[in-house]
Amino acid sequence: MTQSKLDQWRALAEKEIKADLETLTWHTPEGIKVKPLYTEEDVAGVPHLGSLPGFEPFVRGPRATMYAGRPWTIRQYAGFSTAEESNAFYRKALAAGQQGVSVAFDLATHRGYDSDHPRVEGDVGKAGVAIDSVEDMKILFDGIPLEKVSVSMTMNGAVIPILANFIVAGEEQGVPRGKLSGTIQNDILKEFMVRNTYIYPPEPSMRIVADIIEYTAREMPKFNSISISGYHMQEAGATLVQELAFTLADGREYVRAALRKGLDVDAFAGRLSFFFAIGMNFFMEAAKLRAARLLWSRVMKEFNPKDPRSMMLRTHCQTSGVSLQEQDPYNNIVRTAYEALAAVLGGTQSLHTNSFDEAIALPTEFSARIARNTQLILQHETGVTKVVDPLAGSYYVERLTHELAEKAWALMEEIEAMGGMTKAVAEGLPKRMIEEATIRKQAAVDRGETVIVGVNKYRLENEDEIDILSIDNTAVRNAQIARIETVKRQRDPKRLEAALEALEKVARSGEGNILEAAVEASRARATVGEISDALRRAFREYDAVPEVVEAVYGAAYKDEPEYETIVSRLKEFSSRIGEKPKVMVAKLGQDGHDRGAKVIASAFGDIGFEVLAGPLFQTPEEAAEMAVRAKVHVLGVSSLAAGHKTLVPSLIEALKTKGAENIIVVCGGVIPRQDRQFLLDHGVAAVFGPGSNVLDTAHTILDLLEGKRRN
Ligand code: 2CP
Repeated sequence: MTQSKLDQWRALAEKEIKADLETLTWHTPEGIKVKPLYTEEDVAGVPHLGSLPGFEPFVRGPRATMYAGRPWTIRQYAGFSTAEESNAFYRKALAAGQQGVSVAFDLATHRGYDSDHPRVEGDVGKAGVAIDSVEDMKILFDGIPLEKVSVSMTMNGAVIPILANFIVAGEEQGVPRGKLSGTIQNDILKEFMVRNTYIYPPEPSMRIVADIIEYTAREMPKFNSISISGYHMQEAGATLVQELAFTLADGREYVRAALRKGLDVDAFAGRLSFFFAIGMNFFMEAAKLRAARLLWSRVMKEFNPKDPRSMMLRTHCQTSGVSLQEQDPYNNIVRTAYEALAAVLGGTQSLHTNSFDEAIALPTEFSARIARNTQLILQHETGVTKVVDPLAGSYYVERLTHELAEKAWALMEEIEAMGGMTKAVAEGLPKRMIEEATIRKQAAVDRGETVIVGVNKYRLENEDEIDILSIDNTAVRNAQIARIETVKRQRDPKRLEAALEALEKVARSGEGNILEAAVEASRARATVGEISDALRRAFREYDAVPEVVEAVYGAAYKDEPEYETIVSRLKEFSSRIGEKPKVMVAKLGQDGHDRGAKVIASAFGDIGFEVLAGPLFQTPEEAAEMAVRAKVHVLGVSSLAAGHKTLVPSLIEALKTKGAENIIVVCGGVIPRQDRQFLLDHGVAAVFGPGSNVLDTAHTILDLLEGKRRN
């Protein structure tokens, strides 16, 4: 295109909008300037153009024919309550068109506790299925042929007992481990950054990852040893550049850990897989997957592989959970469909589409059907599978692919300069960057700069209630406890003891393979908790100290009147009572989703409250004790894993026992409308659901402190 033609367009465009063209430039959170027009000038010199699918650098896809040869796998992530219930759900879903299984475990299992452990009272069977031993695992896959259906398991903390149980369940179903296909998440670095279902400190955790890569490379050639995940980073608020850079930097770290075990790169690299989130920035998300493949082949070249498969990035994607809204929830069906299309245009290998009610509760059979059908319709009715990488050649998408790749690479270089991702994680850099990004995003939503239909614009006056799935946590827990007792009664104690001792020895000595030793313990019917305890004895537990980011939320508001109003109202109140009101933000049970808690703690600190961030995984008793000692005025519980109906009443009881009824208890997070009255009846003063505006929340808390509001 000649310059004069472009100049003519610019002139015409500015005449049309009666303003400088710069006003139409969109500054994305990634720091990318998206212009209103892209032309061939924007792709001049972009090096990846002209490549083909199935060939390095794989921008256009890891397979030559992509979906024309075989569509992506429809793999819905699910699991709840008991193994029996989840098994019935999987079987029905597979009969209705789902193509692979993806298991969600409950948080007790994630953190390596059996269902009878006192710390997990509110967590059993809630946000996933409860698995305590191989007996549960066998029920989970009963009637599902493990030599045919590939199974993905989202497990990181208790990855050793879970993978061991899966291997033994296969064995006892008549499927040798060499024939098992599937994926284990096994990505611990991002747990320390965002997801928080770690158990052991980083160093032994990295050994576990490497041992699993070693074992699966040797024994399970069809099994993907890891699912290196950016998903949770985006969920926690990361920009797409951060998601790309940190995920690929994690991948590089795992490759190094495996090489340190003496493995040949081609023996395992082809079985590393990835997992990304797909949010609402449509073209940028598709470009992100293309950029991810480009960068991964660049990373892997450093290790001199001979097999091209070692350089291919294959990925699962999930539509974005944080993009789902509680308000006007049917809009979520539309959001998910657009996100699914972006994932497919970006060339994902496997996809989970969220159910529209997931911002509120676990999916019902109805909402799960719509989510699955969103993919089936995409595969069968739209024609998108017929052509490989249909966005290739788009000036905009190619430019975005290039810019994302370059920006992510620069961030990866920064991490390299720090000594790699394990060091960067230990120093808290990625976590801090993600937290700052999420606080900025929240401020943009609160200020209405980022529009969310039905939330901060076009909000309905009256919202209809929707049916939600509620789990009777006590019944599940009792059923699990009964089965644990049976397993313990029927096993051979000598065999068990020997297996657990051997496992602990392998862990302590650094010699041998931890997974191999755990498989024997699983055969001997050691429970998930017992295997985890053996490793706890060898490795100890990891304790994170919560940090609160300062001056990011407030800075986004600068001197705006609505922000000034709450700040001066709080100042005035503080001088009246002679101190800043003290708010503790608590996370109870095994729920490690702390994005909301972090945002509130940080924003409230900027507004002028004195904020105390409680550590993760407190029991109600521990949180009450901490609140009383610190003499807080308000105790805010952030609940995202459905434990609130058990844990919050216990917390209020604990406060009463300590004579601290005066502490105002409020709740926020994923709390269905149906549960609000229950919480208010149990003494909660206010409930803030998803989509709550932070400044409104602060005003309500001040109302409560001033005694103006009583629910
Ligand atoms: C694929 N194949 C083909 C073609 N495409 N063959 C011929 N022509 C083609 N065009 C072959 C592949 O090589 C493979 O065989 C087989 O078909 C399956 O294809 P795939 O692409 O490997 O798909 P997949 O088996 O579904 O595996 C996809 C992934 C895997 C991404 C590699 O790791 C996976 O399924 N991940 C899912 C992770 C997951 O469910 N995560 C849930 C997160 P071979 O294998 O023989 O080569 S839960 C999230 C929540 C939020 C949480 O974390 O908390």
